[in-house]
Amino acid sequence: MLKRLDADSWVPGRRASLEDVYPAVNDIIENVKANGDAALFEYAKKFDRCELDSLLVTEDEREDAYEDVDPKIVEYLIEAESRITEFHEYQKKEDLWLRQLHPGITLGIKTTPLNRAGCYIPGGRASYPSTAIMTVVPARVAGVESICACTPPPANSMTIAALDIAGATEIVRAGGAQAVAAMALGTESIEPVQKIVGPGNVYVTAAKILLRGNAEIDFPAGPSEICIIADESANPSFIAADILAQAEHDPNAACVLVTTSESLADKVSADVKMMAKSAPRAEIIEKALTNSGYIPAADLKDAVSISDRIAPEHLSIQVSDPLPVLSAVRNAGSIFVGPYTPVACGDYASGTNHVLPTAGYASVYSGLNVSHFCKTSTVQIIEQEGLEEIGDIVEALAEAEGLFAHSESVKIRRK
Ligand code: HSO
Ligand code: ZN
Repeated sequence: MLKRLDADSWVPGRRASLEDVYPAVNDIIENVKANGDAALFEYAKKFDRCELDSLLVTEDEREDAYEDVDPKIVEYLIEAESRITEFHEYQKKEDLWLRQLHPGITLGIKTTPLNRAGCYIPGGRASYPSTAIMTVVPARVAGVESICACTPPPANSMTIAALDIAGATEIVRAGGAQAVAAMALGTESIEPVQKIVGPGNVYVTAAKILLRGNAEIDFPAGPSEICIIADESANPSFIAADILAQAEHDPNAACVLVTTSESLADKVSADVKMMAKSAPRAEIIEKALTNSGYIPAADLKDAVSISDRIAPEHLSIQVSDPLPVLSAVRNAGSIFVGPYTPVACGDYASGTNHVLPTAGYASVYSGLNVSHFCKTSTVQIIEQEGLEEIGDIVEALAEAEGLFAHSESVKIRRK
């Protein structure tokens, strides 16, 4: 059932070519630029089959959304939000860090949140209130004052409630490339944002990339992935369950087991086969399993090197001594250690963020976090004593570059 895979063909196979959708996305961007809100109403009708009266969700609609949702779910969304907030608070940097590194020379870093951020929460097959919390919380914890959240119309009540709990200052019924264009360029009712974060389909991703000159982005994020590093001590049913959990996301999701034990691979494969049959989303799972498989590893060092070449969105470590493996790993969006750490916990409630780079991008990008919503300014405070210490260096190097006014700006202070 689980076929043998090759680590080196993983990343190229996972990168969707955006070229095909650029022309359509460009048309959408041009339409939003020219027609603003009217273009959003038009696309809501065309793509989402929704005749909207208004784009923005009102305060009353926010309150009504809670009435529509099972109270237990509201309670759990609140609990999840507070756990996610708690972990993200630890990611905050001091507003101003200053240190005297040499006599009379104090250097520092000043951290400032962005003023306005945009969060994209997908709809359709992947309509997840959990993603509403995951995108908005890091922005709010960073101190971003104005957080605009877009989700495709009609926008379900659970997502609206989750956005409200997380602290979105605006909720807009707009989806796809048109929502990204509206946030990046602004319309009559949406002020432009400085940065757009959140997962989406190829149209959303293409729009984020094309509009980077207007709004910064987090990273490209595509269909979900899991890589499991396991040895003979691992529980095959737990691994099979994690594989199915990832596979049920999307027909293009992918799962790979990297193992030092052929017999474990056989057991996992048998369990996956059996469990997939009765799974509620069996059709999606079957398709995703065609992109999935296992890779034998000579030892755990080899397993880590294979996993690093894949640079998975989620990495699960199921070995008898996991900490050395954890230390050795270099590329992974989020890491789940030990048999009682299913990826699903990080999807909802452990406190980590589930908006993560896929398709090998974990080799260069970090998962969504508070620093995505902050920028830093370096600071220096030089006193006379410090100016004496480095004055000769600055004057001489400036003159060597032919920049005599630079040199003079130091000299005049040393006279
Ligand atoms: N595993 C997905 C996130 C998610 N799972 C949302 C359930 N809901 C990408 O990290
Ligand atoms: Zn998930």
